[in-house]
Amino acid sequence: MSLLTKTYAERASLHANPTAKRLLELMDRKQTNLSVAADVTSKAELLRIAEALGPYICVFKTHIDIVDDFDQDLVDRLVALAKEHDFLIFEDRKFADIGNTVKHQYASGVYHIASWSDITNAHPLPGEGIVKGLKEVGLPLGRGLLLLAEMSSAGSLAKGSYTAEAVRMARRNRDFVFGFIGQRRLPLHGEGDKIDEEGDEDYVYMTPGVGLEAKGDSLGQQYRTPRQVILESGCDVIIVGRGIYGGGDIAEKARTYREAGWAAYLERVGSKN
Ligand code: 5BU
Repeated sequence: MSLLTKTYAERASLHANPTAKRLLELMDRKQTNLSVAADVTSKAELLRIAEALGPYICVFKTHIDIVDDFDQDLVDRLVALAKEHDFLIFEDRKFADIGNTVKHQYASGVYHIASWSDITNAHPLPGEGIVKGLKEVGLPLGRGLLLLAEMSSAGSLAKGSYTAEAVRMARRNRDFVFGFIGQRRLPLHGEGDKIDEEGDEDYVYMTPGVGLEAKGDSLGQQYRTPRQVILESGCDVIIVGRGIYGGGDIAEKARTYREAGWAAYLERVGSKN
């Protein structure tokens, strides 16, 4: 059976990474493939969004370095909300340095990201050392990594052979890399790759650049609908920011995105849930 028509629950058992398993299981349990991107600059606002939207989301995505009044209490409270409402935390850090440096950026500094963020992500740009460095810190804690295979913004350089190399890098590090940030489900085999391991090799695709109303912003962001992302492009998690917190009743907006994302998923798997 194609991975595309397997349910999230069926795919959970295909992953060795504990964060991947938890994510797929909780998406199935909560019936949501919605992640909210809370790009706000105050602690109170970030917590308000997590509290209000917790019941509707599978993943709460942060940019923790934009919070003016960051403190340890913020992450303690976020982790408590994640437990209470059953969601994972994803610090969208986009690491991009050599292995030795990212190791410290992940474990130490002001934010101690590895201590509270279930998921983080990295650019494959520096080569495989970046994955190895992050893995040294994250794997013993049961964390998972997404590689940035593509971006949603206009003119992105992450395409073609760069994207294909990202897939190869992930395949060599499946214990830690459980998926991609990308705009579509990617072919596992580039030209010249061996094709003897296809089978049930599964990756989770998390996709930003999702909006039901706007087509983009003035700084190059490009939006597609939940249906385009989940059904037509075969991705798994829709990441929505300003489409939800950009005005109006945020819980109402989150429910709308959640329903749209879930309907597209049910259509894809043939309504087995
Ligand atoms: P928006 O408000 O829905 O446009 O926010 C999108 C979020 O996803 C924001 O936090 C970005 O940093 C993030 N993002 C993205 O928009 N496009 C990408 O390719 C990647 C991340 Br990777």
